[in-house]
Amino acid sequence: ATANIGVVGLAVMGSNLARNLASREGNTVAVYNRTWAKTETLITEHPEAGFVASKTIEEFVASLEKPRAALIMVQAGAGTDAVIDELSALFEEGDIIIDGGNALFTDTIRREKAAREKGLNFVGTGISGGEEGALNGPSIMPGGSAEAYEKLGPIFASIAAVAEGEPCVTHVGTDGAGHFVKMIHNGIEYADMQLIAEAYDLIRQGTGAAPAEIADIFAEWNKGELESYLIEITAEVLRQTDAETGKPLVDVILDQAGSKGTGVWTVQNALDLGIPVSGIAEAVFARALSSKPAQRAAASSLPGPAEPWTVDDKATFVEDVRRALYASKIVAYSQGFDAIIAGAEKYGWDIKKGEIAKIWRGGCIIRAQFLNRITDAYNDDPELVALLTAPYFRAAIEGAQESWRQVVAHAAKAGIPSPAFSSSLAYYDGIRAPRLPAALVQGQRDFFGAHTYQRVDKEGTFHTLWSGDRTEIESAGSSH
Ligand code: NBP
Repeated sequence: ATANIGVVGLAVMGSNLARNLASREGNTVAVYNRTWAKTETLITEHPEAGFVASKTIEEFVASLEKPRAALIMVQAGAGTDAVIDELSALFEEGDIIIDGGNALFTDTIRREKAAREKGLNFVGTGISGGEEGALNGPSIMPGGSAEAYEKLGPIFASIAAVAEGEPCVTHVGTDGAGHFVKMIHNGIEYADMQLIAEAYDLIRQGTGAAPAEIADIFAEWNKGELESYLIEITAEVLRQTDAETGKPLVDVILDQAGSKGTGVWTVQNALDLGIPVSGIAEAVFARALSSKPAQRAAASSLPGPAEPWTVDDKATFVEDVRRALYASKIVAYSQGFDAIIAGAEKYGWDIKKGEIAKIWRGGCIIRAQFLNRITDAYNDDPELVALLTAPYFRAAIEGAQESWRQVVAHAAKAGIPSPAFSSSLAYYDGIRAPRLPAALVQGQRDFFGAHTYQRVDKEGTFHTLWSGDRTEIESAGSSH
């Protein structure tokens, strides 16, 4: 046995993580892939890494020092289960199986339990940053036991991205906590991308600016409070010219956005948890809407607004859009953290919200300066009930809300779809409203289903005899 860590699955993510691990002082990395060709390519192209390569899983396991630690980077789902089964049959008590794929956190909870019953450690970990992050430093979100993290923490820290001198890794919580937080990260990423796309669309349609000019606007925004990887790459994409046609690349890319499922998982789980992640949900639905060519073609002749829309003061409008983007982004993150709080409560995880914001500052897709403000907010008040009520965010929204309203109103009048902007504003107005029409909904529910209601002026549960004399009775399900 010669390797202190192994990697199973040498596609894009696995091979880059293996190279990242091998480049760190003190690591010897064992590698294995179901199909030998991938292993052969990796060791041939990267002799400097000093990989210990195996053709069989048995050889691979034998090449690992005890307690063994193997990082699985294969296709999530059945592939992961197959590799876990193979490793579990050969691993011994105290060995650690790490799943760095995009597993659904409930699968991770199940796998951790099964491994624990066999005396093995199972660490499901979120890894964000794509190919580049895997090679040069991802954001790492490990779950699993505290004991396993003792061994893995230093290894993870050595390969993670570094933000303001700190490695982007923290022990998120037990069993599926890491994959849960990675799922929410991806959900927030969906919302962030959709908001940026809506900002681009509004500016383009509102001012007639060309993509390259809008690239300059985004590059400028990237110097301020919106500074983030996604704003930065948006400028790059908008500046790109298609070599074949000479047109802006964004104009020749088919406007149907796909998704790999983690955004959908975020929304599905938020629905189960009863948490309104409307910004994320609208982003997922916007991609779904875009990918319905038959329906879009059929609907394309439906009428839009009668009056053409023009923006009088372009500079003011662009600044309004910037503020609307920032306010909507605060809502999306606030909702994402609400889901983390609810998930932690339901699954029994002790998740430090401020630490999560910290490890997202580097390596991952949503890395942004703004995350420091989230860490500050949770450090100042760990029990903060809603992120958007923290003093910094409250002030930011206060400064942005008039612009936000203008932009959403403009978009509605002009017939420009801005589902994430407008749903974020609706969420903001809903959550801050002293009184909601939910009272009427309760009345309706009581009318057709005798679902009962509570009153603002006294304790108890009540029902109106709608099909009788319409007097109110105190319900048997009374809370007295
Ligand atoms: P893929 O998700 O494309 O998976 C390909 C790998 O899975 C190959 O090594 C393949 O082996 C192996 N594999 C499969 Br498929 N079925 C297997 C089985 N039954 N037994 C053993 N191995 C099996 O690779 P990837 O894009 O590198 O992603 C790896 C993981 O990382 C995924 O869970 C992904 O969701 C996650 N992730 C990806 C990114 C990203 O940006 N791509 C970012 C973060 C996380 P073979 O060579 O023999 O076919």
